[in-house]
Amino acid sequence: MIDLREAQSIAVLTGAGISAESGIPTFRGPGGLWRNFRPEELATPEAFARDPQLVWEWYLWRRRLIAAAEPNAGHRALVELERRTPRFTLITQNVDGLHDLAGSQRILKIHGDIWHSRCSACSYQRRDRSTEEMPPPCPECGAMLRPGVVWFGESLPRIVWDEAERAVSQADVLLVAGTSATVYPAAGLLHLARYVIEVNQEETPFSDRVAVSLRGSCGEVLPRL
Ligand code: BJW
Ligand code: ZN
Repeated sequence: MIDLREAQSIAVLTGAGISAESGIPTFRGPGGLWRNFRPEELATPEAFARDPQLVWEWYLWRRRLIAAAEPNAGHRALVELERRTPRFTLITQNVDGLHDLAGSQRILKIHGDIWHSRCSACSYQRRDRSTEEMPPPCPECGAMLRPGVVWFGESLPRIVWDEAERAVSQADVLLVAGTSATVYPAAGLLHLARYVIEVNQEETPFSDRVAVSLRGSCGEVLPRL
C-alpha cells in the first residue's frame, strides 16, 4: 500500500464526476442529457457542421451553469495535495475551469477549455466569456467560430497530451477521480501508471484492475485522502 504522504511524484486524472457536486451535470448517467440529446450526438465536428446553432446552444447553456458554479471540497483537496507533493501534475478532462478557480497550479487540460472559442477553419482563437450568444465569424478568415474543446474523432492538443503521458509514466501514483474511464485516449493513461488509486461513486471498467478503488463522492473521499 502506497502512502500518499510519502509519494514524491503524483499525477491526477479528473473527470466530470469531480464537478458534479458543484452542480455541473456529468456526461453519462442520470442528468447527463440535454433536451434528449446524448453528448455523443453533440460533441462532434459532424454535429457542428450540421447544426452549429444547436451545438452552440448546448455550450452556452453549459457556460451559464459553470459560470454560476463554484469549486467544491474535491477540487480544493487537490490544491492541498499539490502543495504537499514535490512533483505534481493535474490532468483534467473537464473543460469547466473549476480546478483553476480552486487554485490548482499545474493543470493539463486535455479536452480544451469551454471559455475559449476557436476558428473552425484557421488557427485563430480567443478567450470568450459570452454565455448568451454564439460568437461572430472569425476576424481573420470569416469562418465560423466553435467552442475551444476537443470533440469525438478529433486529436488531443499534442504538447499537452505528451506532457500528460510523461507525467503519468513518471509518477509514483496516479489518482483517478470522477471519470467513467470510457473515453480514449484519456482512459489509456491508466495503462501507463505504476499504481492507480480510483475514486468514484460507481464501478468503472478499471475498478477491479486498479490497486485501490474507493467508492464514494470526490467531495467526501478526496479531502480524507
Ligand atoms: C462521481 C461523482 C462524484 C459522478 N464523485 N464520482 C480507443 C478505443 C475506443 C475508442 C476510441 C479509442 N481511441 C479513440 C476512440 C474514439 C473516441 C472514444 O473514446 N470513444 C469512446 C466513447 C469509446 N475518442 C476520441 O475521439 C478522442 N480523440 C481521439 O482519439 O483522437 C484520435 C483520432 C483522431 C481521428 C479519428 C479517430 C481518432 C477525443 C475524445 C474527446 C472527448 N470529448 C468530450 C467532450 C469535451 C468537450 C465538452 O465538454 O463538451 O470530453 S466527450 C466527454 O467525455 C468529455 C469528457 O471529458 C469525456 C469523459 O467523460 P467523464 O469525464 O469520464 O464523464 P462521465 O460522465 O463519463 O463520467 C462521470 C463519472 O463520475 C462516472 O463514472 C460517475 O460514476 C462519477 N461520478 N458524480 C465521484 N460526486
Ligand atoms: Zn479563421
